[in-house]
Amino acid sequence: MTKKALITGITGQDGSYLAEHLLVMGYEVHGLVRRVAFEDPERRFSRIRHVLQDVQLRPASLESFSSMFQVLSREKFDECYHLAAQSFVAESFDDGFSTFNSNINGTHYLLAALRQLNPDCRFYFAGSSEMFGKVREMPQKETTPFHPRSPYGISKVAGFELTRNYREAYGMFCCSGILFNHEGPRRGHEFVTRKISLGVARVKLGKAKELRIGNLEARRDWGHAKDYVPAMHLMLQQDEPDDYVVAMGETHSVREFCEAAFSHVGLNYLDYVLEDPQFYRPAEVDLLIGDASKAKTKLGWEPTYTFETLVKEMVDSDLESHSRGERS
Ligand code: F7E
Repeated sequence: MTKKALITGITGQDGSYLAEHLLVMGYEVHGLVRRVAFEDPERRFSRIRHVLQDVQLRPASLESFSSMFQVLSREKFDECYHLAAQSFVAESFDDGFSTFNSNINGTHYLLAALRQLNPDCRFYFAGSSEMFGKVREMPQKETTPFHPRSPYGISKVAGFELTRNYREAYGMFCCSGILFNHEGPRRGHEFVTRKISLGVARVKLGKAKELRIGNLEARRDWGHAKDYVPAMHLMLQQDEPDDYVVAMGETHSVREFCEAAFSHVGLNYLDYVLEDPQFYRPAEVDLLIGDASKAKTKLGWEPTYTFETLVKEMVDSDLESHSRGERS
């Protein structure tokens, strides 16, 4: 029997990799997409252009319970991957209200609609290492207490707790992945890794002379998004619903990312990178490092990329598309 999956956020980095992964496994893949995206398909569907023929897109908005209810009342799904969110931490400081609306209410609407219409559907919530924030232990694991440092982090804690509550109160198969930063050539330009790989490409090709970055000392546990989406799928194939940390178990500073990215094209980052306070955050998450032992033992999950191969792939991809004059 062909399994049917619904992905919210299918046009994003993780949604696009997950759609590919599920299609390869023979799933029928459906995606929830904001109506405005259909009006600008060239740009909004750029990450899923190559699979557009194979997926079915449905218009719905995280801000509207009735739009989600309508989609779910027409079709039954075996699995639902809830990836859609306002995911830029810095933006959440500028507009915490809309971040809460999308990330908390949106998750609640989806869970409530599933409970009424499709309670057997297995549900994945995209939790985040930002929930650990001002970290209470090293490395961070499933039992580490949360201390979020931004409206985004707070919204993810609320989504995580909603997911757990639907599991405990209604017996639904609801899981959260606590994913640490995951990157790749499809990453949005506002996130630091992509900003750096694009900056390196521009400098190398003589299109820019400098790269302005905020806090160079922040440390993150960076993996590749392509490695992380199979973990989401594995969580929903277990006998019991549970929550899992997905991480590399290695931490690097933003400075180290700059150093590795510039040196990959034979340049010294110190000649181009300028620290600019306009990119500092009102409250920072200084250091993240995850312990993915549970995912490795119970799910059999293993990453294939390293920090070095991740940086190289991102820089090479931006160099290639910028040499061709494309702006991906
Ligand atoms: O920042 C520092 C910044 O925006 C990483 C999201 O996917 O991962 C992501 O959240 C670090 C921070 O990602 C710049 O202050 C320095 O310490 O790439 P980012 P994030 O905030 O860690 C988690 C797991 C999520 O769930 C989120 O959705 O880099 N940083 N200079 C900078 N950051 C940005 N964006 N731009 C700078 O110029």
